[in-house]
Amino acid sequence: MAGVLRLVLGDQLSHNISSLTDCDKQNDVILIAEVREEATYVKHHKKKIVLIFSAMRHFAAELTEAGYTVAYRYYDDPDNQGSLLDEVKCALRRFDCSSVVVTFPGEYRLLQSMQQWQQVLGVLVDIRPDNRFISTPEQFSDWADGRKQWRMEYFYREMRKQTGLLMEGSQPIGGKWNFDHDNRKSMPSDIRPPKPYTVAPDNITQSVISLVEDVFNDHMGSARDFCYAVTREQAMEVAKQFIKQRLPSFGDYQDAMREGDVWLFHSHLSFYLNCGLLLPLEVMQMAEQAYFNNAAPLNAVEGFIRQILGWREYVRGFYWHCMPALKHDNFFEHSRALPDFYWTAHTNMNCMRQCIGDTKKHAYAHHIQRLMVIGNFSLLAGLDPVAVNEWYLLVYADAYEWVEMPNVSGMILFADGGKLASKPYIASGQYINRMSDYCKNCGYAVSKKTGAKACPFNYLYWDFLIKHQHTLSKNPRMALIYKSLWRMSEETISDMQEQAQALLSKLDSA
Ligand code: FAD
Ligand code: DLZ
Ligand code: SF4
Repeated sequence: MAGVLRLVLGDQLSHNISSLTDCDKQNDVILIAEVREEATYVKHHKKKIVLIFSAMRHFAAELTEAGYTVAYRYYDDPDNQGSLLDEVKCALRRFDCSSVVVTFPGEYRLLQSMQQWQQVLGVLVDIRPDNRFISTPEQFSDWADGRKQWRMEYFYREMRKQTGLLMEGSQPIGGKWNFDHDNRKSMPSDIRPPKPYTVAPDNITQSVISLVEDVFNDHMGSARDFCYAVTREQAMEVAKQFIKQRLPSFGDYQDAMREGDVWLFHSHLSFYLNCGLLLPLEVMQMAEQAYFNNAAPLNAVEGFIRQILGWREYVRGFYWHCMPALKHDNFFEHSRALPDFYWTAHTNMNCMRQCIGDTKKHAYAHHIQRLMVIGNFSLLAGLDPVAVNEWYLLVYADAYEWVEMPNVSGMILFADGGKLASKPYIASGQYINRMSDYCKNCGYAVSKKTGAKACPFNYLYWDFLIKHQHTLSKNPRMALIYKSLWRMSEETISDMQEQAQALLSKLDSA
């Protein structure tokens, strides 16, 4: 009997994924393929490619061990076809399969391509819902349609009710849905976060590292010091270590930044949640259990669960609801090219040097570094949303378009005109100084708005508000900021505008 060809993508490495649920060990073939098209449609960071290829190879070995027939295609196989479609075509012929089953992909471009496959291949192609998420794209669209504002907080409450996480009947545990008020402390210098979990590369990972250093040598970063988890078992160790060592302080120091420590009290689970080694529901249940066991306080546990049940689910729904228009959204009509220092980290702004440096080194930066430093600069400097999206998609090892684009076009760039965020996430250097120790080691003075030593975030911030006063001053959430702006002297305002213009012209001519 001709079996079914089951394609598993590099970010679908979950044993209970919908494409494998009814897999027949006798007749079906599971195809997992390293292909040029996926590895190079943007120049992914070397560590991201190592993570995905090594996790794919380990996952294939686990499936084989469990008795499945796996067709694994290595990047350097001489007859590697270079694209998922061509690999599927080849495998259908080779194994004489009668249909294809695949789980809904994480990117619009791939879905569009897959929707043509049935016609191109001449066999049934069953694209199944991704059962790893708590909500479906349709559910988000139903929720969003007819609402004037799509605030994450309200979607999150629906998700809490649906899952029963941190609920007492129909009410939130602790009497409140959100404990953010207790979070976001700056971090005292004597607090020492635990060391991150690391794994020494085994033979499989070592051979991927060599491949990546060889074939993708012009991609960002280095693969040589790769030490992330690449199996479900290892990823589960990362999760357990987080729950035990970091979760109790997660809420308190969620927004803190410290020079030389990118990991702090964050979970570092996005790498594994997004490629399927861990499931969102299981890690949220682990956190909830820590609260029930009095091992972590409610503000930390609720804060962590909100990131996954709220933000993660919300941005996925938002992505599918807003694509393909989201890709071209450009509310402020910004068009500036990325400065060179986005690639080199060579800049006198210490906050940008640290955050881009961390990104280059680890293919990771935590949320506030992505949002309030690099994202903040990207918006204040008027960078082109297409270029910024491409950068974020390639530099982070957890980046797939479904999660990257809403965060970039919606959260940091306000390119969607305010569908995701009620106001632009912008801030002057004062915020960065309050939440980090970066300003201490910076050549600029965070207290200064004008003059040679003035912090660029200060004058860019006020210049941005002046430039966009006609649209933004009408926003009630911006009223106080505009009040402070109009209290400044004309001289200060024009000096800041001049300095901003000089810096932006310098970026243009570099
Ligand atoms: P933690 O701080 O420990 O948070 C726990 C989990 O919550 C994360 O693992 C993640 O799954 C989820 N989460 C938290 N915030 C968000 C969010 N805003 N959107 C979706 N999930 C969230 N996250 C990605 O997974 N991939 C991306 O490509 C990505 N790009 C981003 C780009 C920008 C401009 C910004 C501002 C944020 C982006 N995020 C992205 C969200 C967030 O920064 C990362 O999820 C987080 O830094 C991952 O580190 P962590 O696992 O230690 O997170
Ligand atoms: C990110 C990535 C990379 C680098 N390489 C592959 C690959 O060779 N084969 C594969 O199946 N998937 C890869 N991926 C993940 C895909 O790009 C991902 O499935 C889509 O972007 C949809 O989220
Ligand atoms: Fe960044 Fe300004 Fe602080 Fe320097 S002074 S680290 S540029 S915020």
